[in-house]
Amino acid sequence: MTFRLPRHPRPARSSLRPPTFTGGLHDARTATAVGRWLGVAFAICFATGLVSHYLQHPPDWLADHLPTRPSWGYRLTQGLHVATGLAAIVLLLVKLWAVYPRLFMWPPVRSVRHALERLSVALLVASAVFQLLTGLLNIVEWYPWPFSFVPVHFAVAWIVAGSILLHIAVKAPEIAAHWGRSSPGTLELPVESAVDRRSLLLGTGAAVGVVTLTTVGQSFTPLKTFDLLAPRHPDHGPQGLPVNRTAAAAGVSERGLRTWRLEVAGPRPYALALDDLLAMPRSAVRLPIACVEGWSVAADWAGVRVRDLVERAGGRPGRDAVRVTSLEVSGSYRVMDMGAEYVEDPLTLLALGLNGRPLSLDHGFPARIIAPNRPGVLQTKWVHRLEVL
Ligand SMILES: Nc1nc2c(c(=O)[nH]1)N[C@H]1C(S)=C(S)[C@@H](COP(=O)(O)O)O[C@H]1N2
Ligand SMILES: [Mo]
Repeated sequence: MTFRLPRHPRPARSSLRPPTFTGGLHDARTATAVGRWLGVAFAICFATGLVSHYLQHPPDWLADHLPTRPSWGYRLTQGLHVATGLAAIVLLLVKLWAVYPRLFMWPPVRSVRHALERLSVALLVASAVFQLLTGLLNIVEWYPWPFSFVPVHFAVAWIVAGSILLHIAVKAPEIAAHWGRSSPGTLELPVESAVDRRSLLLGTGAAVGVVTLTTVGQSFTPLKTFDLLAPRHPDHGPQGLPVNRTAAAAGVSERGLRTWRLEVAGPRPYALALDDLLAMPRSAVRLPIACVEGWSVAADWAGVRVRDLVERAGGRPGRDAVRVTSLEVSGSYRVMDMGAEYVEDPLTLLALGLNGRPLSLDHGFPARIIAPNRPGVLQTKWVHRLEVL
C-alpha cells in the first residue's frame, strides 16, 4: 500500500509572483520614442518657466536690466510654457504606460546600483507628476493645497530637471540602442510590434495635437476658433479682453473711486485728478496682456507715459525704480515694483483707455499699468500711487 501525502494547494508564494505582461509595446523602444518627445517638452517648459520666474522675481544683479523687448516676448514664452506643459501631460501618461510593468520587476532590487537607479526613477515620476498636476490646476485657478504655488512649482522644477538629466545619463546606453527605428536592439522585434508601435505613436501624436489645438488659441489667437478647452477665451471679456481678477473680487467699487487721485511720490511729490491726467500728452501703444496662466491678447492702450510722470516728480528715468500701489485692499498683486528699465521705456504707460474706450472697472479703471514684455500679474490695475524708489 502506498501512502500518499494529502495534496495541498501551492503555498501562497505563487500569488506573490509579479504579473506577467505580454504586450509587445512595454519595451525600451516605445519608452525611448515617447521619452525623447517628453524630454523636449520638459526642456522647453523648464526654460520658459525660468524666464517667467526671473521676469517676476529678478535676482539683484538682473533687477533694472531685464529686457523690455521684444514687447511680445513674455507672451511667446509663457504661451509655450503652458502649451508644452499640457502636451507633457499626454506624453507622460503614455510614457508611464509604456514602462509601468517594470514596477513589478522581480526581484525588485538586484544590487545597490539597481536600488539607486529605481530610487531616481521614483523621484523623477513623483516630481514630474506633481509638477504637471500643480501647473494644470494653477491654470484653472484651483489651489487645493496648503502651500503657495509659485515657490513650490519653481523648486520642484529643479528636481524634475535634475532627475531627468540623471535618468538620461543612467539610461544613455539603452536610449542609444533604441533611438532609431532600425536600431540593432529593435531588429529582432516581431513585425506586428513595429506596426502596433507606429499606431501607438501616431495616436499619441494625435492626442498631443488635439490637446494643443483646443487650448493654444488662448494665446496664439489665429487659432482662437479652436480654443474649446482652455479656461480663458481671448475674446470673452469686457472690451475684448479677458479678466482674471474682477473689481468686485478685488474689493474695488465705483463708489470708492469718487475721491480718486493719483499720488506720485518722489523728490517733488504731486497728485493728479483724473481730468488732470486726461489733459496730459497721451500715448497710444499696442501691447499684449500675457497672463502666467497661459492666455494672452494684444490690445490698444492709451495713456500717459510712466517716465513722464516720474520725471515730473523729480525721478530719473533709466536710473530709478518705481513702486506701484493699487486701490485693491488685499491680494498678492496690490503692490508691484517696476525696475528702471520698464520705467524708462516709452511703451510703459499708466493706461486710461483700452481698445478705443475708457478702461472698464474690471480692467483697472481709472488707471492701470501696461508695460512691454512683462507677466500679466505685474500689469497692476486700479493704480492710485506711484513712488520713485
Ligand atoms: N491690482 C491688481 N492688478 C492686477 C491683478 C490683481 O489681482 N490685482 N491681476 C493681474 C493679472 S494676474 C492679470 S493676468 C492682469 C489681467 O488684466 P485684465 O483683467 O485687464 O485682462 O491683471 C493683473 N493686474
Ligand atoms: Mo494673470
